[in-house]
Amino acid sequence: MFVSSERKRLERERRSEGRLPPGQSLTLKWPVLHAGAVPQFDPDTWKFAVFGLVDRPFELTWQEFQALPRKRVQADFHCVTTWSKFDNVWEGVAMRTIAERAMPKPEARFVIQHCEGGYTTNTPLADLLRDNVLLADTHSPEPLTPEHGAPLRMIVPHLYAWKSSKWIRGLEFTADDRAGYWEQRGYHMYGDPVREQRFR
Ligand SMILES: Nc1nc2c(c(=O)[nH]1)N[C@H]1C(S)=C(S)[C@@H](COP(=O)(O)O)O[C@H]1N2
Ligand SMILES: [Mo]
Repeated sequence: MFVSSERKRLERERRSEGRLPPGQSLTLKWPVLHAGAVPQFDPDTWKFAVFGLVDRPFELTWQEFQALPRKRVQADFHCVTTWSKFDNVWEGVAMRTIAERAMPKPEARFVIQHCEGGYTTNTPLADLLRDNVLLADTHSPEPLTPEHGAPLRMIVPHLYAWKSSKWIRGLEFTADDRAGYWEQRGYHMYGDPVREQRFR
């Protein structure tokens, strides 16, 4: 009873601030949503690969990834199934840090996120270079749990959450936009929650 009225109060507040996208409702919980099984993380064999249309493709071990400069981002999270979770504090490595090291070629305009288990999703490169796009290993104050993407997930706050890959293992820079897992099944190629770009 208390929780439900508190939820509604917060939802009205976010709506009045213009932060609740159309068709979304506020959740105080953190639902777990994905296709397939939660993968096992082995820090000794884990690698992160950056490849495709870049001047300097590279791979990082988990230890090397941990040594990169860290960043903290506070952001909202909107799932296409209509829940929105507000004011998450994520910590990890800025996507921009990865891109600067890889040096994308001029013709690289899109990025495919590749995950453990075969999940993929596509995004314009320019969107991933925004200030608050993060490769996150922490949902502050706790490290990510396996079901929420440990050891590492992408966070793209301004797009629907299916663009925020869990268990990410690689980034492929491409010239053309290639549909990922959900995009091949009818989800929008871009996925802006403000414009309700759920399906195409
Ligand atoms: N690898 C992978 N990442 C994924 C998904 C998935 O199925 N596989 N589902 C996406 C979807 S649809 C959502 S809503 C969010 C959910 O993240 P959460 O389970 O941490 O809430 O993860 C996204 N990332
Ligand atoms: Mo989702």
